[in-house]
Amino acid sequence: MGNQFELAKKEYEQWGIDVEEALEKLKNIPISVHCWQGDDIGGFEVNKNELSGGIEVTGNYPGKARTPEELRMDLEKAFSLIPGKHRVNLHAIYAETDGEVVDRDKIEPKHFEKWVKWAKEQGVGLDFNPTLFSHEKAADGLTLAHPDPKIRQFWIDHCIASRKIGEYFGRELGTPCLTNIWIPDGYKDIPSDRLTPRKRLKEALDEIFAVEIDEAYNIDSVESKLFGIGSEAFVVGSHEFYLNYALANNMLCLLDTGHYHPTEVVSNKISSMLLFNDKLALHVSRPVRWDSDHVVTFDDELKEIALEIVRNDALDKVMIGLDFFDASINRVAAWTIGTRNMIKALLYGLLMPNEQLKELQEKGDFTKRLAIMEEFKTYPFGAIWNHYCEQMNVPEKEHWLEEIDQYEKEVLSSRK
Ligand code: RNT
Ligand code: ZN
Repeated sequence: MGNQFELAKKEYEQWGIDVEEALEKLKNIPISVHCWQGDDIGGFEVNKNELSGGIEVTGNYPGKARTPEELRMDLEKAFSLIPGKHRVNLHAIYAETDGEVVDRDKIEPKHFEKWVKWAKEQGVGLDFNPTLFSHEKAADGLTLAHPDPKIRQFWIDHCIASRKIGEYFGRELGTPCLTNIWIPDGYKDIPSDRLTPRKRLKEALDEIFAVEIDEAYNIDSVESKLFGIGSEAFVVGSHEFYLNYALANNMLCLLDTGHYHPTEVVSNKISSMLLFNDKLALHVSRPVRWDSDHVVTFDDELKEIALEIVRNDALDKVMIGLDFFDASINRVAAWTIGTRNMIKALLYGLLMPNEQLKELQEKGDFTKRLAIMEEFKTYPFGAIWNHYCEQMNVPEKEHWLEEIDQYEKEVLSSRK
């Protein structure tokens, strides 16, 4: 094994690529792992509602986490198979209220004390999201853009409460929390007025962000969408809406890879975004024919996203989060596969001769640019990846599956 790594390293070094330095960099890139893959976006509210908001989790693989303890335990298992130190992304519905009914506008930091205690033990940071779906006040498919001011106010209060929870996470854990707002608002059919709901959303956001929250602890982002189930014709918070809102209000725009037209890619947006924004956030997902949120694979677009982050020297500017949910396979494996792939893609990006390729493009030598890019696809990348896993004390290659099998037998299979 060691020998394979040494041989591979030499091949990269011939191009002046410092493999050890790449591995050091990789160790310091946190991926925000979304908790909701573990329980199909169920959450732990006392009066739990059906999943709504035009998103869909399909499959009925046994063993989903039923309690916060089980969810944390499953996350720990996944983290033991994923190299590096990462983050956990929570939604408001993962509050722990001790059996008490606490509506979303009333959630407080204390409802997340157990998550914070656990995050401290694990040495991971936390990110957050208000939950503007799976709730009776979201039943019309409208929240912050709802025509009823009372409903709007409820969701405004929920978002403000969420930012305060984000601030609490950041202060407690010593790493700022990214609090991301995504709303499902839209119409199934052709609207007769697009402006009024957008105006209402803008005003609602202004109220939410008027509340001062320490930026050292909480960073705000807004996530757009193209369409959802039941909002096929129109989504209030479109890409242009949030692109402009974020820029005008000095906050982060979050790009979800499933929220664009089928041939439109996030990799091509990153450089433009970075020219006008200090930071940006991602939800890396995998849309298959629609915003299906399949588990992230090591595909061309994932590699291209990673390459863009590396090439633009933006490892500390792009906050990488994941957003997929598949209930048709082992959920701990889903986390492991998707997160390992994200890390793997970043390593792939770090091991490309990016400087030389840039020069070739500047010189107009597109023959060599294409040729080198293609040849690098079969460089011995796998040997470096395996070495990284070994160095980080997680199973190499497919060996992590053995642990998943055991965990399924010993833990998941007893959950009914
Ligand atoms: C929905 C958005 C959003 C959600 C999560 C659960 O299309 O992508 O980010 O997936 O908040
Ligand atoms: Zn998303």
